[in-house]
Amino acid sequence: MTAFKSGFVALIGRPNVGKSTLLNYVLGQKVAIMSDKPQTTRNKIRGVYTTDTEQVIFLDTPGIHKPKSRLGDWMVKTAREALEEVDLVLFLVDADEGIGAGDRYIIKRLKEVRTPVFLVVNKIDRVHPDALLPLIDTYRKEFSFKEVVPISALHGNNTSTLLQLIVEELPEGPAYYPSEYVTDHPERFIVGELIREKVLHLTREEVPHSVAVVVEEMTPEEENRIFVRATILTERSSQKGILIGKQGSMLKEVGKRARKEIQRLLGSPVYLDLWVKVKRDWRNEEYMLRQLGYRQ
Ligand code: GDP
Ligand code: K
Ligand code: MG
Repeated sequence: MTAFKSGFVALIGRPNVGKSTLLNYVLGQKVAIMSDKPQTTRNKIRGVYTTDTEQVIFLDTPGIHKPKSRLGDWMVKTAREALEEVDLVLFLVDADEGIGAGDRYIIKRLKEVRTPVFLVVNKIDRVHPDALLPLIDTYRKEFSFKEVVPISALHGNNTSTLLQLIVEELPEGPAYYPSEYVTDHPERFIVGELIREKVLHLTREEVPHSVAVVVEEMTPEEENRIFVRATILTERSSQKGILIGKQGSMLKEVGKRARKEIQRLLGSPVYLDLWVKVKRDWRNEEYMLRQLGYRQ
């Protein structure tokens, strides 16, 4: 019998390359929300993949980018720390886009650490196979990758090969978490994230980035039902208006979509009591950031 292997793997890449999608696919459940908006993932999310022979702990990091607010500052710091703590870095890029300034910025950061790096070329379902090799060559000129793995995180193409290569890279080690453990985020946090995801999907422009969700109450009720009260915080009253919508139509739609997924997560019927409040400048307030889980 071979020894048990375990280790930590950081997912790094520009916003929207599919880091959260890959994590959710590998884990077979939604632990990170996904959308086509940058900065969808604000925290370091830990996802644990366990089999009889290995345990891989994935860190889905917020993107590395130049900080603009205090929240942005913290996100960059979190991402950099993650690079140094881990056994392996997966650098995800979009097969459908050329190498950009964002990718070069990340490569510069990767050169500062000694951790081995795999280049994971995602979204291959979107490109002709002929386009893949030139793109990979461009990346190979910039950095010496341990492996290059083309995948589609959305459809699961080649993800098992990727997993196999990851495990080969990991040292022998113990299981750090019990086998049934999938994520370090409490249900309450994921519930808030699922609501935020629906806001990201349904709104545009400045609204998505100015939104945070606080889950104030999760109370079991009769017939296995769970009462969830949550508040969507926004920075301006004009945004509050958009989020509520004509006769409450937007808030109703957000609630309807979020409730469906929260029910799936909790495995119980859910009554979702959703509110919108204006909390100016929450992104720069220490207290709020801590309350929302963006600070440890
Ligand atoms: P992140 O910001 O890197 O975490 O990216 P997300 O996981 O949130 O994904 C961003 C967008 O890309 C979402 O709309 C995903 O559905 C989409 N996406 C992710 N992986 C793939 C893929 O393999 N193929 C295609 N076509 N779309 C993908
Ligand atoms: K995203
Ligand atoms: Mg993400």
